[in-house]
Amino acid sequence: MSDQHTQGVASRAARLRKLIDSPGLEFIMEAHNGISARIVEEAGFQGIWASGLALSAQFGVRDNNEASWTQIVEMLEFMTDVTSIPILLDGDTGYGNFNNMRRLVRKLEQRGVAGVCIEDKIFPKTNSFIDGERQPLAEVDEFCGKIKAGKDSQNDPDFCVVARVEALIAGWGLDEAVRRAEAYVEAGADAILIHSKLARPDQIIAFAREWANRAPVVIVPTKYYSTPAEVYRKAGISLVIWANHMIRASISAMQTVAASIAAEHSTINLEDRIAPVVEIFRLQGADELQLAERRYASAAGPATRAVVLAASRGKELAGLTDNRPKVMVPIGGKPLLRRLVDEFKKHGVNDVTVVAGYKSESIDVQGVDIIVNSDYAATGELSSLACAQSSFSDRMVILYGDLLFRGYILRDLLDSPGDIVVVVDSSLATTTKSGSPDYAWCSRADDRSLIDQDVLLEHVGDDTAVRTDEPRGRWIGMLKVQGGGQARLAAALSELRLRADFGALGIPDLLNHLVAGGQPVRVLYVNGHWLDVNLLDDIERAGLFAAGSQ
Ligand code: SPV
Ligand code: MG
Repeated sequence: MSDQHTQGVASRAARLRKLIDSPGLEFIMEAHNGISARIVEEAGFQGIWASGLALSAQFGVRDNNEASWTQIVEMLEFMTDVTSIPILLDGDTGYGNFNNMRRLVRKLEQRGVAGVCIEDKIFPKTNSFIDGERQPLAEVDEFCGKIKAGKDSQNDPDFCVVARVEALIAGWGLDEAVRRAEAYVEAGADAILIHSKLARPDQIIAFAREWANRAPVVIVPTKYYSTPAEVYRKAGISLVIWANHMIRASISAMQTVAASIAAEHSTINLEDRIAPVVEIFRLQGADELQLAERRYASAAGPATRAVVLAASRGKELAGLTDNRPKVMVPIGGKPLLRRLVDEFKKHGVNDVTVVAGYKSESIDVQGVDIIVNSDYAATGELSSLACAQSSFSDRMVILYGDLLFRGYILRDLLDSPGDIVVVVDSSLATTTKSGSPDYAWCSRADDRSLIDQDVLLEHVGDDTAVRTDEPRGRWIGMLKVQGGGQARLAAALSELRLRADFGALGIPDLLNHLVAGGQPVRVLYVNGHWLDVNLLDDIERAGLFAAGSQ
């Protein structure tokens, strides 16, 4: 995103100035690279604090000017490129004397940075929370010269120079802090950042009272975090900086994940709790590149469509489905169908067709196409599937709307080879699933030591009379069709339509018809990690399952 003055949009510097000058209390959040900056903007913040501590930490070095100022400016360019909100750089001491400050301001403006905060310490500085008593302060005159040099170098009149007073950090009193703030504003500073390392806000409140808003006051409540924001509002503070919370959040998350994977030699219990790869793509703006590719390069492959069979009421769920179909029953506060759609989106399946029936009007999930099987009461799954035939695509996943599953099952299905692939749970013996089981007889049992198993479906259904041998697992209610599979599926549907009992047929009948006609139907084995919602008892189980999959 560029920082040009586009019609009606104020420059970033003007927006930072407005945040600082506005009479209300405003908040900005730390970011330390492109992706964290983007996340901060998405969260709704109106500005970013490019923290020296966080920037140095993400490089893995100390907050002692070990990273060079050009390395900082380079990172800022990544941050401005992917955001549109103003960035205030924590410019430490200005990385040198007045001359370094002049060059810094020019470079920051060139990169779309809205302002810089400099502190009255000596280069190279030390973080304010380390050994504060030994932190020498700059001479007031020298620091004022630096402020003047910065202000005289800016091209955009809105570019902000915030002067940070470290007197309280260095063990000086309120009088010294006010004396310095006064001089810095006189030299041209647009605001004063008053810093304190106490666990209570007493110092900054005393400063604000004494200061009486001679210029806007900015604070960093890292140490006195338990103070309610109302206290700052009452004290007349202009801007609060949450100075390090993105880097701290990422450190905790990375430590947990690294320790877990190191211990378990598997990611299976983590996958659904960490951002999926598609979320990275989204934050990187991969969609835009795909659009551009369509415009400028050769066309991309076919998109995957999901067809969700969701016509039934689920009358075993009693009162829960008086006014809505089973797919709209909330599980852990979110309707089943919403959960499904979210899972699809995570895996890049953005086209979703829902075949509704019972109380179809109550389906209010965004981002899906709804097709109604108006004869849902008298017909079965195959009739519902036939209703969606006009939306069939070259690559599609067909599934029951009452399914909950770990994300990797869908991912593995999408990645699996074969024109028609069904997901079969081989953990038959331990299954506690309700409803009538769709047992699966397959060419080979699940060999869990193999990743790519070449297994074909032989029969599916609950009719153990047809096959007297032990089934190899249970079809979970999900299949994928791609390549030539779509034409075979459509042909099988047309053939079955001729049968008088078509209205009573289910998806297993379709699969058995395909197998009988010689169509290879591949099996993707899984081992648990899914459930379907049929009975009231399932709701609680599903809630726990969903919570574990967050
Ligand atoms: C920073 O975020 O780098 C700051 C604030 O300067 S503090 O770490 O509190 O000094
Ligand atoms: Mg800093």
